[in-house]
Amino acid sequence: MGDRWDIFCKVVDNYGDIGVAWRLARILASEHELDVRLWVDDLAALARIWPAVSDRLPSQRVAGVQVQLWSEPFPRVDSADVVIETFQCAVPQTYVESMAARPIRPSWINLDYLSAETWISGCHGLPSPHPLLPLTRYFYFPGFDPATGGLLHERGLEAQRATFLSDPRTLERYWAQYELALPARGELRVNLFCYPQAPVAELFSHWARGTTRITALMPAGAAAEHLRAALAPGSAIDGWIERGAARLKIIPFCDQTEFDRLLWACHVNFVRGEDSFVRAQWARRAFVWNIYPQGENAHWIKLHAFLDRYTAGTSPRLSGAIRHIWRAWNGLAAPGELSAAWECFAAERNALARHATRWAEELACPEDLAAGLVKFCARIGK
Ligand code: TRH
Repeated sequence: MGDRWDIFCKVVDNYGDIGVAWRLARILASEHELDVRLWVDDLAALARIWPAVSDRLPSQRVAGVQVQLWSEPFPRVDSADVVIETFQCAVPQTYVESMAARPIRPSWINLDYLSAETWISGCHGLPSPHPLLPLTRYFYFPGFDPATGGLLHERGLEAQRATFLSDPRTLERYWAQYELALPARGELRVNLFCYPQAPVAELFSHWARGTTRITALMPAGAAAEHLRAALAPGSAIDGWIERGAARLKIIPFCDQTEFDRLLWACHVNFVRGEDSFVRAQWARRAFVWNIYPQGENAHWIKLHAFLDRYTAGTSPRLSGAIRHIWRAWNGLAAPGELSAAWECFAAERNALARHATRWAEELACPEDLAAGLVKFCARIGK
């Protein structure tokens, strides 16, 4: 297997597709010293999560990765030694032909979406021969058990997190960017990254009526706009929304590295989709997942598959606290149940944090998804 890798990414919506592709590209380039080219059809989406990328340059080198705009018609280029198609995005036909014309065929991978469902381990690594050309594509599934492709995880991530959290001056500077001091005793800092369907206004109103001081930071986007329209129409985008015991600020998107710091710094993280969901697990904090909604509520199966793994072996009390709020947050509970769900969750905060640490320790293995992929491609490329 050679050192040239091409990763293809089509942005379906939001930032998860490019979020995963970009993280993988960066890890392959920095930790495995590979020559990585990332083809993406929406540079603006990448620039949102990595502002060093320009949405005007069709070809640029950033963070050790060659970023290329995937435009149509696709240019005639030599195919790489390894070709990663993310989320079945369909590599351009002319490129596939160039793969078939190589004397040594490239290793061709479809990197699929993450799911905790048990069938994933049976399909991970399966070959799919091309119907016409002498090429085989392999399915690569991220997942939560050793029979899957695992999860993306940078080397040294825990050490970075520990260093960040152990230095009060760093933390002071961190919070100061949002005009905040270090959290007061008893105060909860919450990150609210979710889809517009999540009942944020209901939760915020509940916090407002409570006695715990809650400070929420909400990344800008459709959900934040809905909330502002509901609670404080016409207010300044970067102002605080304050009600009773709760206050909330809409914050600009930051880059992926800085987003990790937000997850580490907050006591509770509301996350969504795929990549922020995984990062919340590495952050070792209590978290609530807003799963990406799919037709016919297919996502509820995925939600429960993860809940089954995540709560396995926990006490009925802890498991109940997690399940209750996750279900309410994803539209699976009766109206009005969210307040009670939050109270149970908040009451278990310390146990949840301990559980989150145990979970992250169990999940982290010496070989992350990128390292496993490098080995897998070397094997199939022989
Ligand atoms: O943005 P998402 O909802 O993305 C997706 C896509 O919708 C995709 O089509 C869908 O299939 C998938 O979810 C399941 O959520 P996600 O996956 O968490 O991606 C967000 C990315 O944005 C992640 O890489 C973290 C990054 N991010 C930043 O870098 N800075 C920020 O300030 C924020 C809020 C996020």
